[in-house]
Amino acid sequence: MKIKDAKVFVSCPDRNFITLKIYTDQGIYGLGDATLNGRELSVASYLSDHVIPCLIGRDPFQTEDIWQYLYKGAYWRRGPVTMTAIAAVDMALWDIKGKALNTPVYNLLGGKSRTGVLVYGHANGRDIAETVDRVGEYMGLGYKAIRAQSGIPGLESTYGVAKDKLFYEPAEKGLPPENLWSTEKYLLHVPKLFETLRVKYGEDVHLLHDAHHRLRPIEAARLGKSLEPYHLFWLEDPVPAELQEGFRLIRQHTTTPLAVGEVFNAIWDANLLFTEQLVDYIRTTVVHGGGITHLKKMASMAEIYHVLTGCHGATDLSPVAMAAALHFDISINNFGIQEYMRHTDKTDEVFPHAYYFKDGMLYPGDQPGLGVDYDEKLAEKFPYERAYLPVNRKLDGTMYNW
Ligand code: CS2
Ligand code: MG
Repeated sequence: MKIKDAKVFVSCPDRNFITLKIYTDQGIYGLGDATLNGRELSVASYLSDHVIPCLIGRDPFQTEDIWQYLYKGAYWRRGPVTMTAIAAVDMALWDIKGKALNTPVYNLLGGKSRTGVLVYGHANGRDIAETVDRVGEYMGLGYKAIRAQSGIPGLESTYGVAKDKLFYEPAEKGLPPENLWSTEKYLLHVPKLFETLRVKYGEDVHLLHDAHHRLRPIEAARLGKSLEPYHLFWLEDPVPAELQEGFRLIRQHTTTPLAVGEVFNAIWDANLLFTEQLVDYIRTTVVHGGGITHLKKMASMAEIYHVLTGCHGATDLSPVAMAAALHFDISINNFGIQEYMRHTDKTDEVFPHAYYFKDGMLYPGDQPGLGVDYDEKLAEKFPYERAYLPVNRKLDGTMYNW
């Protein structure tokens, strides 16, 4: 079997997605997600202009060699654009391999290690009362794990508070919206949210929170400590993680479990976090972390240091990435949890898929390959519209982390 051609599709069924389709000379094709929220066209060009010409004629079964060729062969290594492009090729090749062998990809990754994949949903509200109600609604939908994010008194907007009940899409058309931020207001507010949630719903439901890179280590230590009575499943992205050593200070002060890595794209972004056991969950996922081939290596290293996976699963990762993540999740031993921000109906129509939600779990289905497709005709109705993630400034105007 040889790779005959490959094509990059850009569409916007309620949000922008970049989808790679690799065709073989035996009529089998594979799909890969190449979506990088706010920088989508960079990856589209990286694939079309630089990667695809090098794929033609290769054996699609050679997932390892093609990964190494695209990684080492670029000379300029790592980074979100490069690793998202490599990830899309890798996902598509695994999809082809599964289809050619007539088996779901999880069977090529060690088989099922569990019956289903525990997921967490996103409850959020403008204030504590609304967020508490939303958490109750998610429990009613069967979720066993729920992330809670609420508006902060005195701040116009903040991360994670959606305009819609079920869907959260942070990217906006036009130029980047500017948010304002106060760490002090945030640190005073969040413990009250989780105290209210525990009083209302008790200890049975897993509660998660995303600080979204907005604290310095000592502030994250303070927040982790103040949340200890509420037994969070995890506190996510407490600090920007370029400085892996920064987590040492947080670790010294709190037992609240820490999760990081949705913006990581290679194992070297986390090697110190693993070897010094500075985090409990690694969030890197297939589409930004070099695909299934590289993510399996990250998970294997994490396993040695008691670190579990908690893959990113926001709406700006397409159903192709979600499908690939579920085959990864259900097969590895050190699986922790999978984020599941539901896509809209329009997105799901463009990306018909076998995976399904039931009682707080996702199931990948047992179609050969990844079990997802792409409706090219329908996708054409939704042309790309440039959109940006917001930027964030402190109240005095200082540029900060969104
Ligand atoms: C968030 C994301 O899902 C999460 O944990 O951090 O919503 C993130 O903000 C978006 O994926 C960015 O595009
Ligand atoms: Mg996050």
